[in-house]
Parts: sequence; structure tokens; C-alpha cells
Amino acid sequence: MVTFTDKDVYMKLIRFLCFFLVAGLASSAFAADSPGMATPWQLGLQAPVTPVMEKLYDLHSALLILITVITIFVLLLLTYVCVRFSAKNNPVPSKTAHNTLVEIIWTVIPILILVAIAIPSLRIHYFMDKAHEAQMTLKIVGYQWYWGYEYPDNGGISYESRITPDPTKNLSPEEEHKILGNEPRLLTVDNPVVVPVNTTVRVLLTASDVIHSWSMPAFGIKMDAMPGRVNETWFKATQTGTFRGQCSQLCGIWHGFMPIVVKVVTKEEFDAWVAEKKKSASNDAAPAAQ
Ligand SMILES: [Cu+2]
Repeated sequence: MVTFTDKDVYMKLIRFLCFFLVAGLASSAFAADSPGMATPWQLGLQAPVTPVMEKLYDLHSALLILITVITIFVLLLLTYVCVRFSAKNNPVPSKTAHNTLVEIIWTVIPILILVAIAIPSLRIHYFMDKAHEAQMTLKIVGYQWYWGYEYPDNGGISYESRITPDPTKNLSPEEEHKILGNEPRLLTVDNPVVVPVNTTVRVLLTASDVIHSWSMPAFGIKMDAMPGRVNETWFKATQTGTFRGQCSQLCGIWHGFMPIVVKVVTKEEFDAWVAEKKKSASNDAAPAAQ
């Protein structure tokens, strides 16, 4: 018969906690090559590509270490109490009701820990709030169930961005695969957002029907788009590439089918894209002008 001694159980618990600590820290170390979307067996957050997400990432990593240390400390304390003061080991219990010094310590230390968390947390909160010297503006409008994008500083380009392939067509997995190729399912759109790299982009968000949320994990953005008001945030992508997110506010039956794709390109590529979009917009407008 297998019997577990107290020591075996404690060792197992400690190994279990160590696994989480190492896995968490390892995920911080390996996150640098994240491909702009969630990956199978990913641990931790996606790799940051904006200054805001870098700060969020560092705070997250610091908090992970802090909570692990606190959890292990509390676990060891409880374990000690359970063993040391059990009926067997401590048959005549002490009649102590309180200890002022201990009570002050266990009140003041948690307060100091919370203040130490609150200070960097609030600093990031204000850092991510507004772009102080934005180089361009991107207006985002949430619709049931797609996104509209406008570039007021780039000739007023505006377009809609919808999931591909169309989920209402009930395509078979093979047909979907033919359309998608190597693009990921439920994270691919017809017209992605295109922005230049290393450019501070002011983001203005609103919605036309219900509350949506424009969420881009690699940018550290999750901002509600609300009918009747304009929310503001910003990002400055420091790497080129394709980054993917999803609507993150339950907005109706096709909520899961309004993904977000942002292509961060070089400034030259962006200028070429703007010129192309303007040309196609003026071609579309030409018949109406006749
Ligand atoms: Cu939505």
C-alpha cells in the first residue's frame, strides 16, 4: 500500500509551486518571438510591441514574482501552524488573545505592498491615457459585427473591415482553408488596419449600435467603443508585422466574428498604401460625379 508522509506531500506542493514560478518566468523570457497572436501552449502575455505594452509587461512580470513569493510565504506559514500547533504536538494550547506588535506588522506590511503596486500601476494608467504628441489619428467605429476605420489626417480614407471567410456562408473546413491559406481562422479580415512603424497614433473609438471593445494584446490596448461617446487611447508600434486581436465586449450573436488585424509597415509602404487607397476612393467616386 502506498502511504504518503507529511514530508512527501509538502515536497509535492513545493515542486508544484516551483513549476508555476519557473513556467511564468520562462514565458517572460521566451515571449520575444511571439507572432502577433496567441500561440498554442503560450504562457504569459504576448510579446510587447508598443511602449505601453512594454510597461504593462514589466509590471505583470514583477507582480507574478511578488504573488508567488507571498503565496509561498503564506503556504509555509500555514503549514508550520498546522504542524507545530496540532493537538498532538501542542496538547496544552496557549491562552494568548492578541499581540499588538504582530497585529501592526500584518496590517502595515500589506498596506506597503499595495502602495508599492499602486504607484507604478497609476503611472502606467496615465501614460496610456492620451498621446501627447500624436503624429496621426485613427478613428475606429464598432458596428454589429465589423469594424470601420477612418484616417482623417490621410485624405479621410475610410473603409470597413470584416472577417474572412464570411461566417454566414457555413463553409466546410476544407473550403475555409482554401480561402484562408496560411492565415489563422477567426483572426483574418478583408481590409486590415495599416499603420506606419515608430509613429505615435492617436486612436479615437466610438460605436454605432452597442458597446464593442477594440482589443490588441500586443499593443496593450483594450478600449471600449461606445455609442454616443468618443474614447481615446494611443499606440506607437516599434516593430513591423501583422498583429491580431478581437472584439472584447460581448456585443451580440456575431461578437466572436469581428476580429482585428493591424499591419505595421514602414513609412514608405504606408505612404504607398495611402496613395493607393486615395486612388481607389477617387475611382469609386468618379461615376457619381458625372
Ligand atoms: Cu463587438
